[in-house]
Amino acid sequence: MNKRITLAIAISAALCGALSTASAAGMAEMHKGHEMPGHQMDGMKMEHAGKADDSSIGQAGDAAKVSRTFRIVMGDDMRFTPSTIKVRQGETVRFDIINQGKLKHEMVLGTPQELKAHYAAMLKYPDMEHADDNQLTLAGGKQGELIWQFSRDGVIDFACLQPGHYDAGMKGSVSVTAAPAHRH
Ligand SMILES: [Cu+2]
Repeated sequence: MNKRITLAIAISAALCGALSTASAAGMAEMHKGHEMPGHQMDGMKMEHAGKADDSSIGQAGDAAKVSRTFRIVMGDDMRFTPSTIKVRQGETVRFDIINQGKLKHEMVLGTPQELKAHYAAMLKYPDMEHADDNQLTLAGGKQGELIWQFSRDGVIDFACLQPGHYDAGMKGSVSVTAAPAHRH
């Protein structure tokens, strides 16, 4: 009998503890909810700024070192044409990007993880504007360029992160072949 009462008290104490923890967490969550938009936007801007010189995908290229130019067409069919590009490690290329559609499209270079995270942010804040060396957003009918140096070998993705476009398959990849070993 005594044992049972003790147990009941212990349980209610535990429950009570759990509840107050939960409500404290709930309040923190609410508080966070109020503050999040501004903070998160700042955080994302900083994140964007960091991506431009992310060495895992390369870096902004020097126009004087461009060895080749690739013409990339973006369309309302949610495709990049071509969607696969081959470059050599260390090469600096110019992308002449043409938006032949009526919708806004963009070409953003990144790792798959970066592109996915960025796309999720774009779904939340569709009006979010961004301009960085690794990306170019174009209104319908517009044309522009990106100059990029691919400093590492491997596959680097690119995508249009306008809401719905990435899901519709508006993506492509650049395969970067390793620089041949130096021979004498
Ligand atoms: Cu698009």
